[in-house]
Amino acid sequence: MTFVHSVFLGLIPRRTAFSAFEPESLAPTLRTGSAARVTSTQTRTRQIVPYRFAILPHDNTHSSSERYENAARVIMERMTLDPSTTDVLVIGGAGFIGSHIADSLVDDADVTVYDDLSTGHAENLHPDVSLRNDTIKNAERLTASVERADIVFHLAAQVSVQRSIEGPVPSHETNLDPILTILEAARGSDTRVVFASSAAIYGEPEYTPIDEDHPKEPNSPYGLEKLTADHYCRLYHDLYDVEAVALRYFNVYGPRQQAGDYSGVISIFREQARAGDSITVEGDGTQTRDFVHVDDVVQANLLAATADDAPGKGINVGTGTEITIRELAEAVKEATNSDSEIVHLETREGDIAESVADISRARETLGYDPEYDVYEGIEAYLGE
Ligand code: UD2
Repeated sequence: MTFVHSVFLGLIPRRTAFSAFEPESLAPTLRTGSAARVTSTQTRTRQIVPYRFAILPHDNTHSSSERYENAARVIMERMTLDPSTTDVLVIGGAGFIGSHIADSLVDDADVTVYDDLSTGHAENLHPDVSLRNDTIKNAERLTASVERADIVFHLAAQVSVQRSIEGPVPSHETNLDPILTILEAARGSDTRVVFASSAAIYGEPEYTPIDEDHPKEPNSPYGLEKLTADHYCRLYHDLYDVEAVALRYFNVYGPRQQAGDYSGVISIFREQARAGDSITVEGDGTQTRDFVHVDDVVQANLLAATADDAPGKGINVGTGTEITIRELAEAVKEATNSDSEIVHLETREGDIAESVADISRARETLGYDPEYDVYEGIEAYLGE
């Protein structure tokens, strides 16, 4: 767990009753990043303390640990309520992204991970997390777990676009049916559901940067499953007042991402560079992506779990900047001090030429502000 995660936010159990709820007092805080003050006369069902307000500026006079320690101190001083009774369920919490979300909340909530460990790993679990080792295909048991939670992060998925093309039916069963179970279980309660959607819902971009209103023409079963689930979140909000939010991830990377046939290009390049093997750029390398560090994805999830205006929305999560795959290969080679040769292979079938997110909605609705550009993020990830 990174230190900043452990102090990122204070979650107040919704079932705690207070008398003077002043939601508007929080709104400017989220937009401007200025300090949130919590006093005993203020009440909110969820209270968030954005960490950036407390972080000292990026400059040469403060090390990053000094900056985070300062953030922790300021946040702790402002927390007046014990948040330890908030129940958080992270479905898919033993996987790459879910385990980072679970880590970030162990000090602020009771965290249960629901995972069958089919692709996730028990080693990713923080010792303070409870594991419910079960399949999301069992609707009855999944319902029971969701009903107990105040906040549900749903990240369990068949994550490979290629596998979904090879086998659309099993992919559908994993990626689509469970979201209905989760949203049904959340009906009639004020459980917040934060769903991991994907940039795959947009298909081949018609323009960039891609905003949330961009046409949605997914070119794989995976993209269609994510799009349908994303729509279900909005629909359950509009029809049944379920507090569901869909976060549309662009290209996520960082610690615990596995290097393998179906994993992200950064983790593949990292392994190749470290082993001294050729770094395999597919095509001419001019295709671009918006790479977002997993810490920033955690930030977006925590904000989405708490922001008043998030329910019912689909929200892009990226950095708003793009890099070519050739530049990426060179950056990885340099950061790892590797002698690997950069080689070019065939272009991948159906590969998207350009992808970059417009993150205005995330900034405005959530107060999201990514900490890492791709070069800083690569350095942090590869420096491990
Ligand atoms: C990402 C997601 C996918 C889906 C999609 C939405 C990952 C792993 N996949 O697919 O789930 O959400 O976005 O648009 O995050 N490449 C190389 N060499 C390699 C491997 C990849 O050059 O060894 C290239 C690849 O051809 C592509 C780029 O790197 O142009 C990114 O590939 P990727 O598999 O990391 O991610 P992407 O954007 O295809």
